[in-house]
Amino acid sequence: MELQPSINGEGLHPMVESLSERIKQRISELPELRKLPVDSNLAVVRGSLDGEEIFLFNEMHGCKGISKVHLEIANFGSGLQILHSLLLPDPHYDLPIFGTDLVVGPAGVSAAIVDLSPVTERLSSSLSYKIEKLFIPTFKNVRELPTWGTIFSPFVKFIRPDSLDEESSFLKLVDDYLRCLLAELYEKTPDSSDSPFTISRYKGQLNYCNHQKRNDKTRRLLEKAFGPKWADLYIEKVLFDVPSIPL
Ligand code: BLA
Repeated sequence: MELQPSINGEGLHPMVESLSERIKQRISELPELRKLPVDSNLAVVRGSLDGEEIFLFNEMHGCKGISKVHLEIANFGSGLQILHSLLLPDPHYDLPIFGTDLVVGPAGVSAAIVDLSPVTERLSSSLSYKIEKLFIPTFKNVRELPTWGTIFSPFVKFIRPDSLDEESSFLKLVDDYLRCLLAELYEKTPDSSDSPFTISRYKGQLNYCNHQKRNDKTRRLLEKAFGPKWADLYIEKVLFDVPSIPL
């Protein structure tokens, strides 16, 4: 399936541009990919902040095994850009949540985080085995996770890239994690809706989203740009909406 070309490719930081292209490429390989509707007033959001034009742009898909495939690119002006992507599996499948966030400020990339996060006690052994076989680069500036970050796996990488080389290594790692997720997806068969595994994965997803909602940095930036009411709506409806109950 053809994904939309980048809107406003101009003006995007090269790492935001490259990461979004890479993620789009992997998304296009997902099985039975379909576009999901986003509220028209939330899909592409334009505004202005300190006299500069700002925008948020969302692409939302679903596919076999993954209920929500979200890619967001945001430009808050003054050199502040964000890429956010979340792949929330269908809880019938024994799959982790893929998440990545890239925050670029005027001085360069300040935060780059990627993880395949478990929604039960731990990641499946088949997935851990795949990740352990990857080349996991080391980065000079490893950042400390916030207190709500207990949802992440032992394989989480949260860094401030130190060089173009580190930026490339991070891009490759995101791609590797996505490839692992895709490989897992092809190996798994769904459990039934009333299976205790499905139910506990659903609860784990709720817990993940509730923890993410405690990220004050995301909320503050959205509030500054669009006001508190809108920020809350956007977090609840687009970024970390309550996943649908497995039927
Ligand atoms: C950090 N997220 C941040 C920061 C900002 C945002 C401004 C601080 C950057 C820094 O400390 O250098 C803002 N992130 C946003 C906004 C959106 C967004 C506005 O996605 C969307 C419009 N966040 C995620 C996902 C993960 C994530 C999927 O959305 C992880 C997989 C993590 N972002 C995350 C973490 C931090 C962060 C762990 C650091 C928080 C902290 O240090 O307190």
